[in-house]
Amino acid sequence: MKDDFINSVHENKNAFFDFFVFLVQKDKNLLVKGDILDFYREYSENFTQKRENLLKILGYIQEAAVFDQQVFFDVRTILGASKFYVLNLDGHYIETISAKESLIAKEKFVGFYTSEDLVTLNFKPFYEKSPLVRDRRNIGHGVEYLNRYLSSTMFNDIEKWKGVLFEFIKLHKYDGRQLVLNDRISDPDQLSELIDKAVDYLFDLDEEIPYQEIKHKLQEMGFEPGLGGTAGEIYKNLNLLDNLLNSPDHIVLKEFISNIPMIFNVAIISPHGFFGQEGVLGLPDTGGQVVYILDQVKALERALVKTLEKAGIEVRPKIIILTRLIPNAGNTTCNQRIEKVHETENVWILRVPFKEHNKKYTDNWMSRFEIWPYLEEFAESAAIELKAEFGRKPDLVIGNYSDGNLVAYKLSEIFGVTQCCIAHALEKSKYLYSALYWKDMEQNYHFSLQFTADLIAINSADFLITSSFQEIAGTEDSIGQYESYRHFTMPGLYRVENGVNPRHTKFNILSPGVNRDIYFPYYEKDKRISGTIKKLSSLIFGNAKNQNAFGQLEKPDKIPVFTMARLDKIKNITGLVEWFGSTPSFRQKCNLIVVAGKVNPAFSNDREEIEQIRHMYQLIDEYDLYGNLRWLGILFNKKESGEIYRIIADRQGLFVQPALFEGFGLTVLEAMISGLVVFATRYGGPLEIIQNNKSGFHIDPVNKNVTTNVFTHYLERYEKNADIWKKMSDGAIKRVQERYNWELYTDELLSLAKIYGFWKFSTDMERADMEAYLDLFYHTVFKPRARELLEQHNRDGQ
Ligand code: UDP
Ligand code: LCN
Repeated sequence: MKDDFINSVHENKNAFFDFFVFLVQKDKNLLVKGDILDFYREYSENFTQKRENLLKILGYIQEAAVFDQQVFFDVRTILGASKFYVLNLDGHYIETISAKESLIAKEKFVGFYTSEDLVTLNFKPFYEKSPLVRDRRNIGHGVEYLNRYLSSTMFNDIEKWKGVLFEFIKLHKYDGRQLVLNDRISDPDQLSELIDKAVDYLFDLDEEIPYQEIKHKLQEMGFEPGLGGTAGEIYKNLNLLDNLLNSPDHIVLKEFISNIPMIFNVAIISPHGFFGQEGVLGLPDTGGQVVYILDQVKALERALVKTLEKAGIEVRPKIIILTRLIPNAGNTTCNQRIEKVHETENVWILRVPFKEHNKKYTDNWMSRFEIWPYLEEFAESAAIELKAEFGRKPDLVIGNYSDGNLVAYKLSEIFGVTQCCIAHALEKSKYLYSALYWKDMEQNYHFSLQFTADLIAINSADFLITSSFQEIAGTEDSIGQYESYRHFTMPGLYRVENGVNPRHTKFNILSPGVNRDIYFPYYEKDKRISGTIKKLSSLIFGNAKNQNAFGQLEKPDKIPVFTMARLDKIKNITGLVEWFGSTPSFRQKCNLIVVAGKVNPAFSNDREEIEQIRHMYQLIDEYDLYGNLRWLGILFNKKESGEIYRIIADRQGLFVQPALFEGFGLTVLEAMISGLVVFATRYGGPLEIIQNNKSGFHIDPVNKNVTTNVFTHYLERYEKNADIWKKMSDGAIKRVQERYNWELYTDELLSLAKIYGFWKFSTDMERADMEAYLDLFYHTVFKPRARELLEQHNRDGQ
């Protein structure tokens, strides 16, 4: 078989081998792409002529492991897929190896190789009947691809197709009430005849006549509510149905299915952190996911009301956000069982407690890394409570983050409904070698449970929503968050030969928006409240006394550089402080304003937050930042935090998002729409949100020089001509206005839920086999480990 990589190596064989002879003499034996390229730079210093071909080939290598004279490497010449090779320097040859051989080599490398027979997972056979996206440009547009593919196979046998479609339409009921078609229509041919009759009847009517006035006539013909709220709508949908029956096409299919009333009640699952509406953002494990869901549900309710009205159904939709009830919830409302979501008609937060095992854990906030043993019982009690609150089962279950997705897997199994998976941030790609060195990280992070939960939830989900492309399949330089689940090993536990394929049609990119009532451009003065502006300006620039503030701005007129995040290690706020402290040219011109965590470690019970608070103080001291930095450990409400961005923008300030890795990055959107010039990490979502040098800048938080150059270059331009700030600020506002919109998101989300639901019903995509496999995996790997963790908690809680 043709192998472009091997061919390129052969064409440049001497240079390639020569480089590796150089590399194996180095001390580093486990390398990622950046390391290899660094070594290439060192290696090529001896050459006057650059070896461009060699550089290109090396650029495809994602990871390498050196064993004496052998080098194993993963190569990624196309996005979303890797191949594996071994290079033998003694024998002077390179050959392809299987994923399994490569994983075994890595196990041996870390000294945890147990046996070739280690449990090996392979999900590929379960997807044999579903298509894979071929063109990389279609990755993340799964629904369109699936529709086209399945339609073309289904439409070949038109009689079978009619039967499937007919059975599906007949299914719909609400509270025992038949929708769309009734028993008078008994087969697809009769349906066609009656559509003709109804269309004739409707053609002569005024389009605006409400359904109620023609209801009886339509019922006599066999049509029930759900086809439209007016004569015109019903006419349109019956014509679509007629087309679908007789000359089907995938575009009509999407349109018709999207119009059918299938979703009335939605359960949104988000167990960890403090899920509340006020006074929670910035608390440990409580950030963007809460913001995302609270904005999402508001738009989703509007979309549901609109689609049900359009379909002529008088049902009030209900959305429930399911989270954990925390008995000792501090100043939050997280100890209340039920809470209405503001500015909605029928959206609720339902809190279900974890079953009490030991009060130290189950009565208090618990880190998202510790939550695993409690989720199964949580799902079981939540199923009962959800059913009671909805008065029926939900039609759609949406999981959020690894824990929520595992519960969504359980609930969709219990209720037999469509499961949607939203990761927000997969921990796996945040930490280097998090799977390979899982044992070293287990005590703090319990990744053996989290990655197992992820594999189960991702594979069981009917569809997945991601906020960006890179989340699925990465970039030319780095592998995607989901892609990282394709081949990996957790030595001693299991290896995964084929876990998740980014080219699967389950993946859909649907980026979130920002709440435009809270985050809007600084120049929209009439929407801003002067009292809030005054209060916050005095707190930040007037150094107003506050027990939760630290540091004073001696020269408040310097350029304000703002950052805001949970004080989590990965957010790298301390990295930013260190960089700022150690870059005198920057400190001369700018002040740093940090909203993060708490200023007193005694107020925190999160291990990582406490560590970071202490580190902040060390850095402030080491670099003597007392007069140059203002640190606010305050939980601002949304209106206030929205205003902070604008106050900084009024002063032509900057926003920095320095995370070592960021799943998506809502603060980046918020800062951009407020009009700040944003400098954000190139690792994760911000790389895609910001168009470099047009709507902000990419920085490299692990490479101080790169970051310093980006800032220096900007400041030089700004000093020459301050218009650069306005240009970038306008670019940022425009980008968010054009690209990130909750209305588009929710219309599409509903359409996706219906279409995946339709295909699930009408095709046999090996679900039963997959479910049995997942169940086995859950009971043999996840559960025993969860039980072990519970025992650890019980010992610790005594
Ligand atoms: N946030 C806040 N106060 C804080 C820290 C964060 O209000 O002290 C908000 C911030 O405005 C944003 C969200 O929390 O809406 C953080 O979302 P992002 O996606 O940036 O990061 P996450 O915390 O989800 O990793
Ligand atoms: C969690 C994260 O870590 C962020 O990167 C996302 O923006 C947020 O969730 C919302 O999806």
